[in-house]
Formats: sequence, structure tokens, C-alpha cells
Amino acid sequence: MSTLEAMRDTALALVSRGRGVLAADESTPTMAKRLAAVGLESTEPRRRSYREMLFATDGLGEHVSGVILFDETARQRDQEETPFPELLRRRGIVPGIKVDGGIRPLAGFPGEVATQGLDGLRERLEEYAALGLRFAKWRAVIRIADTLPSAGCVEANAHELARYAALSQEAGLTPIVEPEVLMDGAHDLDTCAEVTERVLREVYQQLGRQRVVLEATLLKPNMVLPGSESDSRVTDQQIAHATIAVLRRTVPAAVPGILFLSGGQSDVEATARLDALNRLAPQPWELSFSFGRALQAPVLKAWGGQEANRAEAQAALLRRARLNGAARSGEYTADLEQSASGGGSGHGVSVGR
Ligand code: 5MM
Repeated sequence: MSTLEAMRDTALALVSRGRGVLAADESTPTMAKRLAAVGLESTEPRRRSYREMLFATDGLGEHVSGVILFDETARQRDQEETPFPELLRRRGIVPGIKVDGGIRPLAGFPGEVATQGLDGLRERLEEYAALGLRFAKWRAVIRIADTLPSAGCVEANAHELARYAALSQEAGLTPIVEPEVLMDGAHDLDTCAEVTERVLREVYQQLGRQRVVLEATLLKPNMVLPGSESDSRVTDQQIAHATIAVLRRTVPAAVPGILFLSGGQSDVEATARLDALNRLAPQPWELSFSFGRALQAPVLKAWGGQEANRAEAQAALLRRARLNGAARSGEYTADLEQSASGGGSGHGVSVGR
């Protein structure tokens, strides 16, 4: 099998029916925030045991196709000394890695950011491939404000995403391209739609220029939503229609799948909206999830750093994975949310960045 075919197979495996991706790639500072929110100090042994609890969940592979790891986690092992990428692989879950170096202010563009990490990326990707990681992920961040985003910021971020994607394919890792238009702000649904469309248009133009093979990529975008400080109330159906309209205008049919990020929505909101999106089938691409907070918020709450809570926390993870699995085919309902067993209140847990 050629490298290209292998990368395409990885993309297809990640968007296989009824399954989606667990984003467990929080950087050390982000993980410190997540642990602090449940009253825990972030130490290397604690991050390791939390991630082991997630990955060792029996049956996780039924609804989780892949896990995005952070560099530290990709090098850690479980209590039997099995490296985490291998542990996941044995469970039928594809291991991948976040390769961006986080965001920094974009010079000359006050209030806007760019993602760092292109320097030395080729060598890091080679090392990650040797560690058994099969896909990579890079997150670009776009903010909406009065006159933002600027054209310069959108272009710089799209260009970086395309350079990263080309380098990933060179190393044989399927790139997940994540341009996140943040939910922060008081903007309305139409403004988010307009900005997301501009961003995705630029991203696909840059991917084409950098000769990225779209069949061996996946997109990880935001859903089109009103800003978190906006007064406007919209239904899940309006969100789904606005999101699909933008995606159909901008994302080529050659892309096998779209994995939405949750971006600060509650776990229940993210699932309900993924379900609403999938009720608008058929689309040219699979519509799935790559949730971090919307999968982990109830898990962290149930775990609380106590080994005694492990089974309850794993049940909470399985429950959300199962519900999102149902949303993949538009079969999630409020009744299912209430009745699904294994922890969770059904009221929704939301976590800010
Ligand atoms: C937007 O963040 C990504 C998806 O997570 P949510 O579903 O919680 O929005 C996530 O993969 C993110 O890229 C990682 O958590 C890493 O974030 P940091 O800020 O630590 O680089």
C-alpha cells in the first residue's frame, strides 16, 4: 500500500460509522486549568493516571475511532509499561498527535494570534511516525471582534495550516486541519457564518497551493454559532443549517470527513447539534466529532483524582461517546440523553477555555 493510500485509510478509519475522535491533547498549561477546575494540582503522575483511566476504558473503541495525544502523553506508558499509542492501537483506536506549539500574538495585528511550531516540524513528525502515531493535528485560532479577523491574520493562519498539512503528508501522517473561529464575543450567528466561510475559503485555497492531497486530510472546524456573549437565541436546527451552508460552499467533496470541535459548548449542546447536523444528510463528507471538553468535562468531574472513582469516570466517558455515536447518524434524542446509563446528569457540563 502506498503512503498516500495508508493516510487515506487512516482518514477513513477516523470517520468510520458511529465513531469519532477523543481530543485528549490538552497542553500542560491547559491540562492544569482542567485539573484546577476540579480542585486538583497538575503533576506529571496525575496527568498520566488521568489519561490512563481514559484510554483503558473497556469498550471505548466502539464509539471512539481515534485519540489525539499531547507530546508528553505520547511518550507515557500504562502500569504494565505499554506505551499509550500501543495501548490505543490494541484497542482498535488510532493514535494521533497535536503538533502545533500553541498560539502567540501575530506581529503587526493587535488582538490577533498565529500558531507556532513550523520550525523543526519535519524532524518531530518523523519521530512521531516512529512512535506509531498515524495522524497529526494543528489548531489555528481566529477571533471575531469589531474589525477582526483581518485578512492578513486569516491568510497567515491558513498558510501555516497548509504548510503543516504538507509536512504531515510528507511524513505519512494524515493531517487534521483545525481552523477554530472562537465562540468568544457578542457577535450573532450570521457574523460567525460569514467569518467561518472566509476562513475556510482561504484554508482550502492555501491547501491547494501547498499541494496537499485532500483525500488524505480531515477538517476540524467550529460549528457556526452565535458568540458566547450574544443575546440571540437560536435553535440547534438553525445552527445546523447555517453550518452546513458554510461547509457546502467551502469544503471540497474530496475531503472524507469533518470532525467538529466542541469549543466551549456544553456536552449536551455539542451532541444535540452534531445530531441536528447529521439529520441534514446526505452530505459529501462524514460529519463526526473530535471533542475535548464535551467528552471529558463529565469524566473529570466524576474522577476527581480518586482511583476509587475510576469506574464511574469511565462510565461517564463511555456514555458520552455512545451518545455522540448515536448523533453521528441522527439517532440521538433527549430521551436517550436522560435514559443512557453510566453517570452524567443529562443537564450538560460546560467548560471555558
Ligand atoms: C479547540 O480545542 C480542541 C478541541 O477541544 P474542544 O472540543 O474542547 O473545543 C482541542 O483539541 C485543543 O486543540 C486541545 O485541547 C489543545 O489545546 P491547547 O490550548 O492546550 O493547545
